[in-house]
Amino acid sequence: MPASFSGTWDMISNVNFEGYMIALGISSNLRKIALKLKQRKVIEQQGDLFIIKTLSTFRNYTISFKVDCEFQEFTKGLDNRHVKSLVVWQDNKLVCEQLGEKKNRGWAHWIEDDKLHLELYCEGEVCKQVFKKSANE
Ligand code: VLZ
Repeated sequence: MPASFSGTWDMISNVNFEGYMIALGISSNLRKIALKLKQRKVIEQQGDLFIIKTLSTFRNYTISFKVDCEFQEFTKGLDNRHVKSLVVWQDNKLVCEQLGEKKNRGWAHWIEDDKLHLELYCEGEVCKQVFKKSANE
C-alpha cells in the first residue's frame, strides 16, 4: 500500500512551470505572477477518495475525486478548460489523465524520501515540483 498523501505540503522546487503554463496557453502577465508563487498542497486522503487543494496567495484550486472514477474537471482560474479526468494507481504513483483540447495532459503524484513529488504534463512539457511536509503540523 502506498504511503498516505494526506497533509499540508509546501513547495520547495518548481522546474519548468513556465513551459507547462505556456503549453496551456496562459498569458505572460499571469505566468509572471504564477511563477513567483510558493504553492502549497493540502491533501485529504481516505482510501481512494482524495481532495487535493493547491493554495497560494494569488489563487486557490481544488479537485476531489475517487481513484478509477472518471470526473469532469473545470480548471477554473488556471487555463479555464473543461477536461475529463481519470486518476489511477500505477504502482505507488497516483496518475491522472486529463482528456480534452490539450494532448498528453495530466499529472502524477508520489511520495519519495518523505517528500511529495508532482509532475505536470501538457503537450510534451513536463513541470517537476517537490513539496516538503509543512512545519506547522
Ligand atoms: O495540480 O493540476 O496536485 O489539481 C497553480 C495555482 C495550480 C497558481 C496548479 C495560480 C495546479 C496559477 C496543478 C495561475 C495561472 C494541478 C493537481 C495535482 C491537482
